[in-house]
Amino acid sequence: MNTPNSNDSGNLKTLVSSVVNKTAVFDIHTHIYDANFGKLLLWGIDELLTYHYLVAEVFRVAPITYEKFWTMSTKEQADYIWQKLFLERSPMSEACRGILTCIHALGFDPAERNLNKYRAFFRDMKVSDYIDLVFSKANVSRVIMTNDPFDNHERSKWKKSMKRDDRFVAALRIDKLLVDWYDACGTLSSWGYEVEPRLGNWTQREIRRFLNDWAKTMKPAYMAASLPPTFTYPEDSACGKIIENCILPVGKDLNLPFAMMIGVKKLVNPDLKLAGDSVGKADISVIEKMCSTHSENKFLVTMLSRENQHELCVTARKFPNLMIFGCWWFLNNPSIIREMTSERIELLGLSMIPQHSDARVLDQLIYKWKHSREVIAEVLTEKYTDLDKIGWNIREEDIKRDVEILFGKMFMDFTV
Ligand code: FIX
Ligand code: ZN
Repeated sequence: MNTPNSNDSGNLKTLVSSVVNKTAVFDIHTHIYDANFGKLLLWGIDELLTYHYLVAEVFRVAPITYEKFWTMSTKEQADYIWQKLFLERSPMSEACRGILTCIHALGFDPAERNLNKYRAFFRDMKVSDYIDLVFSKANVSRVIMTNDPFDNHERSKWKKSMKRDDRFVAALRIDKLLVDWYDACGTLSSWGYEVEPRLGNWTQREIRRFLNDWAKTMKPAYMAASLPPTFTYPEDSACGKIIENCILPVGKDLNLPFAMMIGVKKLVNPDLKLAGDSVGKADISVIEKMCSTHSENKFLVTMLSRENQHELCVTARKFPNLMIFGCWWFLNNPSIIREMTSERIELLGLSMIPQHSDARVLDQLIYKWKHSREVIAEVLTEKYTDLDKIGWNIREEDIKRDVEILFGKMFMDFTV
């Protein structure tokens, strides 16, 4: 039994890093898909370079019009981004650094700075082989997808009895119902659900039938929606009624958590397309009210504003049916991951889910988890050192058990 101690902090740091790196993670929120979903799964260097995080960054330094950029092919956009953000200036941002981490992890030499050489690696790669390679490099055991029944291409895939890859777990994503009910109403009606815009009792019943139908099809880990900073609850609106009378009753019946991702200001700059969303501070009382009035429902919550993080931790202390997760999007940067992970451990111990990748491109699992593991290991080392100093002799099996909790067991125990 390896029992490091704080006198030998180097030993403890090395041991914690080793355990964190060797513990496979269950990534509970991504936008990647198993190979059976075809073109929905993005992968390879050109998709990495045209990730919307980098699109936002290239427009800050490049004299190109939105119109010209959007008429380019993915390869042309990737070339342009590589030139502007990597060759004409050091790739310091987290999104740029991430690509170099992927290139390095895949065995290329970043110092060559040769994009076409990296491209050659992908030319003959089979997607199924690449999924195995990336999951291995990233040490990811399973991921949860983002599955939208209102996406025509995705829905067609679910309607076929396709073979599934059990490393890819479904999540039933229902933003459309909540933020665009009138359009969703027409679509549901065209699928044979007897719904009307005014959301009477029969319509609410039919929406519950829709949710049950897709829960049966997808076998999701949770139902999820991204919500604006202005989101309120309870509310006499289509969104408020659908949450209260459809999502939460179905969630309770099926023991399906409702995952709320709160704080996105959609398309503050529409010319940036996916890169055009921004952030706003939300009202934490929404979470308090929902968790207290629906104590038999389970809620997974992540919030986008840094200013919401401390109060979200405190709220999680009040409600055992609330599980907070991830350093989402504009928070997924080392300086903020460190701050959030520290305050979460200080307020919640290990009863939280420290990170998800939000990967949109398969390869991103490599960098998003490498970068996050580095910070999580640093924070854990600090906390173990604090315990060790007061005589709580930290053992290697303690560290292994704790990291397994953070990297998947907490989620599994919460959702079981
Ligand atoms: O709503 C979401 O799932 C967000 O994560 C995405 O819309 C966002 O574009 C993203 O990928 C952030 O990392
Ligand atoms: Zn996401």
